[in-house]
Amino acid sequence: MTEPRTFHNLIAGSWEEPRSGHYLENINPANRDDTVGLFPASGAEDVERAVDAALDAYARWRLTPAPRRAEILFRAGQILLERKADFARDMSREMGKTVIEAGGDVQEAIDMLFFMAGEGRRLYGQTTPSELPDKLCMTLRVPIGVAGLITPWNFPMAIPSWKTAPALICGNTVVLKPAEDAPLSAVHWAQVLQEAGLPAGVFNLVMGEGEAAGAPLVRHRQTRIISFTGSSEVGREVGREAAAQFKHCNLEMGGKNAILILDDAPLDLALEGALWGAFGTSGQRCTAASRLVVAKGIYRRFLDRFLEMAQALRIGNPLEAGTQIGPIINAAQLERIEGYIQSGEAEGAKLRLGGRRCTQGACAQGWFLEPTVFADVHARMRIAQEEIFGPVVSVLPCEGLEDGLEIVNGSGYGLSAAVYTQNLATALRAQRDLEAGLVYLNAPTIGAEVHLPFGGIKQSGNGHRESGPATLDVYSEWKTVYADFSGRLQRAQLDTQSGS
Ligand code: UN1
Repeated sequence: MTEPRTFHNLIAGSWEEPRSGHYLENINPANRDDTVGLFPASGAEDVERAVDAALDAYARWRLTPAPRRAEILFRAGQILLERKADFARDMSREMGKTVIEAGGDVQEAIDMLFFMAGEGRRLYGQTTPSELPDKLCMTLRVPIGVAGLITPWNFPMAIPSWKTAPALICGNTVVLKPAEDAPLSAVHWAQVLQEAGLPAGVFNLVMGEGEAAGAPLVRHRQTRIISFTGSSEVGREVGREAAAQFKHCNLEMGGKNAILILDDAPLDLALEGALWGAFGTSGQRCTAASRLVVAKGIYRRFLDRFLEMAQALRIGNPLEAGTQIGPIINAAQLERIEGYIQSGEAEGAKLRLGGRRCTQGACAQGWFLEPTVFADVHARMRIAQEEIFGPVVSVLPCEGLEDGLEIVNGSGYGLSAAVYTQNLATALRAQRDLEAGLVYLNAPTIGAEVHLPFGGIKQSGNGHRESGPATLDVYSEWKTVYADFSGRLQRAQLDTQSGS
């Protein structure tokens, strides 16, 4: 066996060892014997150096014309396109999503780079008449400073791209702290940006654990933007710290997403959508469908066929073509999911499929869980309320539209929701009344596109959006410019009309 490769942080354009000299071993979740590499266990000192580098680079980057910044993003997109297959395999190996899903993850980063590069020639503001003569009024988007980005392992290249690309196009510089479970894709991301010609220090990568490396990034006085994707629990801490320092702060957090399947649903389509929504990426998406709320008229028919289809899913090595379900990210997460399965049984939900580890054949060396289906779940049970982040889905019966909406909305989260119906009026009512940032009609809860806003309400977000032009508000400030060319003092807001 060859020695695992050791990777380094990218600070001010150089690959550096962490100050601690310590590294974290990253293991393939589908095969414990396969070490992907050793990655820096960084701490506050590394963060300090990275933020210094970003601050230094900011002085020049903010003055680089946005269309020039865009050229670098375009180039990065092209390089990524050429390496997609290799990066997808490495991603699959480090975090376990199937190789075609990993290709989709890299593609999302490509799309985001191209989309945000286009913004380099837009970044539109407004011009508007002044209330006074010989005066021009306009608004400009201006950069903010250093952006601290903290990203999860489940979309290891897409989510860093959602945050990095808009941050850079707006003229900010970046320090990225990726999840310790999927650092290799972040290394690839950094390499691509470097190769595309991004000046040293504009993008810095500091790897390590949340407490050790993420927290100092959030606390640092010079990170004026914080963008975080992860659990609501950690998001609350991040938000608190950022608020105390009045930082721009974007939080993308959990979900307890539901698909509402009504009596008139196109059944085959709904079944396929529910299967993909629940078990795609082994349910390890913040947008995963973890509740299927099914109208009583089709409940039995739906459930029987759904169980049959879920049972037939091919679980195994995500690098092999044809595998539909890969492993769980790590042992701790697997145990956490098992805790939910026990809780579901204890609360009286009917475990109709799975619930056990898969330890045979291709699964022998990894952390695998069979696709798990609970039926006759009640809306107040923990498995119907808390985010599980695994291949576990709860099926809940409902009376119809009104009752269904109440169940779907009876969640502390509000990221994504879907409805299957053939009735236009029902679909339109549902899209109006579903409490979620993303609503899908006759499609599952996953599959957001990069040019539209992404994010949720309630405990899923803090009022900001990723993706689309909406995300520019996270990464820029508005500057309002009044240009008076009258050559005399014009006093606004003097009440000259009333003559007093
Ligand atoms: C996430 O799980 O954090 O819409 C994001 C989707 C993906 C993004 C999910 N494009 O499912």
